[in-house]
Amino acid sequence: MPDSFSVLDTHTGGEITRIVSAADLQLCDRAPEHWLQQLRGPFDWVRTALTREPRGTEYAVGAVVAPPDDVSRTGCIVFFNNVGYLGMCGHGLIGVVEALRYQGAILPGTYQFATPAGIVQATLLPNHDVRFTGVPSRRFRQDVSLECRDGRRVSGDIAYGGNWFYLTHDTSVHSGTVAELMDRTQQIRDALDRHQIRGENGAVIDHVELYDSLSAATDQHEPEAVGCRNFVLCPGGHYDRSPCGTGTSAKLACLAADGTLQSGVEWIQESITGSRFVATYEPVADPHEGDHVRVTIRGRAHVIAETRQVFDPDDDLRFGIGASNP
Ligand code: PYC
Repeated sequence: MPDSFSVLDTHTGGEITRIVSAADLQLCDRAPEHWLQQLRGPFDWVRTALTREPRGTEYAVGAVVAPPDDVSRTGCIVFFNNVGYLGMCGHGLIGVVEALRYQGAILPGTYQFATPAGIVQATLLPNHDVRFTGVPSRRFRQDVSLECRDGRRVSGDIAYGGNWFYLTHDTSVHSGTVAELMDRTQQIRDALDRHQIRGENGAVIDHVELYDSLSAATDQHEPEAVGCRNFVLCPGGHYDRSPCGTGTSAKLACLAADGTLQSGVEWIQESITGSRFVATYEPVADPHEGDHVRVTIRGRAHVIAETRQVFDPDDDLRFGIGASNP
């Protein structure tokens, strides 16, 4: 176990990604499934240390990263949060690409990254925007109604965009306080669990997305903007400050299934923080994977800190409050 390692923090539309080099952890091969075994086992302390107090914060997503190699231009990323490991993370991918650019590890161009949810492609543009195409995304069920603890009935879709989402229309994304939106989404999350409503193959639906049309909030400066404002509850009980990349993919899968957005047409996904992603989709008919869409998202991240994290063996809280020792 290293007694210290470097961390680069970025934010994408307000959502932090804390980036750790796989080489610093001596994770040498480039297969996310092997990393997952190690990270869920003897290396889980990296996750708990970076996402719990006193050194971490529960609303950060972390990423263990091997940069693309020169020959295949393919890297490897495993994303994590305060409760476990993510299949994919869109804001995190944009953050990783910006971090690699900042470190001089990549130049503008197109790269692939292996993630637990599959291979994703990311392009670093000359102006430092990042455009990525996520994993196959699809709507799984439509109009699933739920009764919340406060008696409210909601109806929504279940969709996959690299993580599992329950998406429901809710105008309070324009006017609600964060506390109100947290309560609404947490009640939906509880109802999904209470009614044992799952994604494909019993997958837990651990993200809840409220949305309303962008036009309800936009003014005369951008009368043509097509898109929505969203609020996404993440698995560990915080909300995504960014517009959520995998949530954007899930949303476009639903729009494609409804026929309300044509392929190739730009869609703006806006977080309640005001940050935005621009997305398009292409339909794919695949006899093996089934019909799905491939969503391409453009966004921007910024490096905000470079730190060296020190693990003093005399510090009982070095792996985070409540974390067990490895
Ligand atoms: O951007 O996909 C995303 C994401 C998932 C959880 C937090 N952000």
